[in-house]
Amino acid sequence: MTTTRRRENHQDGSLTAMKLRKEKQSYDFDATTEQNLVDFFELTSSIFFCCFLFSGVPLSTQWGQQGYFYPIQVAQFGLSHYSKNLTERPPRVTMYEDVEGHDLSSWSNPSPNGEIKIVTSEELDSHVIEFKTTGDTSPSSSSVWSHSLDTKSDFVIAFDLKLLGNASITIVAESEEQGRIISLVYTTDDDGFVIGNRKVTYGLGPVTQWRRITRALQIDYRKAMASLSTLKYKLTRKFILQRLLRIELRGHGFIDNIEIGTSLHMYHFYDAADWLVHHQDERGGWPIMVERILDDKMSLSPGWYSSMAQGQAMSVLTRAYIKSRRKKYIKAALHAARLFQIPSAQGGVLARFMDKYTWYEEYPTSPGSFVLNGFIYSMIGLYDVLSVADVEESRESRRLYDEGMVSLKAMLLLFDMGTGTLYDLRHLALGKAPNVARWDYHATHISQLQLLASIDPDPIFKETVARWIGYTKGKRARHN
Ligand SMILES: [Ca+2]
Repeated sequence: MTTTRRRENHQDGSLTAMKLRKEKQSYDFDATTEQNLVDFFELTSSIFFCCFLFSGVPLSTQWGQQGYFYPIQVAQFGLSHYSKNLTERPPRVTMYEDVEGHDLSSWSNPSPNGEIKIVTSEELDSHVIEFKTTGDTSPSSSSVWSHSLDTKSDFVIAFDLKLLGNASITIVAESEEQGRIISLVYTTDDDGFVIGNRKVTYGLGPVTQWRRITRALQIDYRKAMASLSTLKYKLTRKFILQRLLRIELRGHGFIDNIEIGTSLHMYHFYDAADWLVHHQDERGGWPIMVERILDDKMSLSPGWYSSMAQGQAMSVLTRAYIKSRRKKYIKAALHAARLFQIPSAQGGVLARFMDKYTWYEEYPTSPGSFVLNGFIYSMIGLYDVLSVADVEESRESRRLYDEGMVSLKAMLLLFDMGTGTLYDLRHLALGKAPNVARWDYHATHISQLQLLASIDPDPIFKETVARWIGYTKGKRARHN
């Protein structure tokens, strides 16, 4: 990633390096035991610019005014929640309704014409609520089934939902500004949101099949309010929900397993994994639909693939497979490796350095740009797949990984400047000054090498990382 980061949340590179030194992180990298990459992704994911959560995954606006889904961001969103689930205290989760007690007395409707009953869903293999109201589905309609929530500390809600025709789910809450009552309304409209008088309406897209909906309510509220308001308004308001009051159901549909927690990271994680499964194309890739210009002579038209997106998606999908044992995830992860065999000029991500060394391009430009951090992310994705998938099925991933390792060991020191590191090798093709890595990228290089050192015994990783950490403390390579 180059220029994209400039508009993102800037990390202080030296702080990151300090964090690395202080914690002396050790990366016991073993995809099958899952305790890996944790701090690693904690560290890297925070540099991603998080926007709105519509389809359960973040929508990006960093390279274009209209939002779009950027696969690297979706994958990092998933990995970040996966890491948090491993590192944070287990969330406190309260089940508000699963109807297994066969009691609907906590639900009320002031209008006499609504219906609510318990039915069996074969698909969920569970008892679920079927609800029906008579009025319209706007949050002002008094024909509504409601259930008290009453929590002041937990603001992530999840439920299983299936809707027939128009319907809406509303969370009524108190905001911090003088106890104002606001409504967060989730409807069957297309993805997007509308802000009205004390209410925010989010479109969930179609919910005609059972879907697990997970919403971080504080984020939904804050992002919507912040996007609407003027800067001055934003600075003077905090936009914090203080208390949840109730959930309201309107229209006709089914609901089950209404849970509220401090955090529900694994649900967010599966949102990302499922997004990746559903949006993978026939080439096994997640095309990026915005133009990228690295240089006058190096640009990519919309529809390009990135080895980093492929690799990080593979890391998400292998973890989803380990956790769920669902074949669709590992199938998608294996399929994702296919683009690594296709040269950049033919729409893949494969480049060759000096006609000799295989390289998987974060930006598959012609001529090649050879971005180091993107290449290592793609190697980690391959490593995850070959650690988890069946030996026979992952034979190609193994070959790609082995070839990539030969390149990495041969080329790693090309990025070493004696005082810091290079971000890429574009200068060789362009005949320009080298593209020096900012300190936050240098810190990323360091954490990536630490990870590699834990999975490959070659001393080049251990020795290089020690030197590169030295650069962050002002050490320099010896000069003559
Ligand atoms: Ca149930």
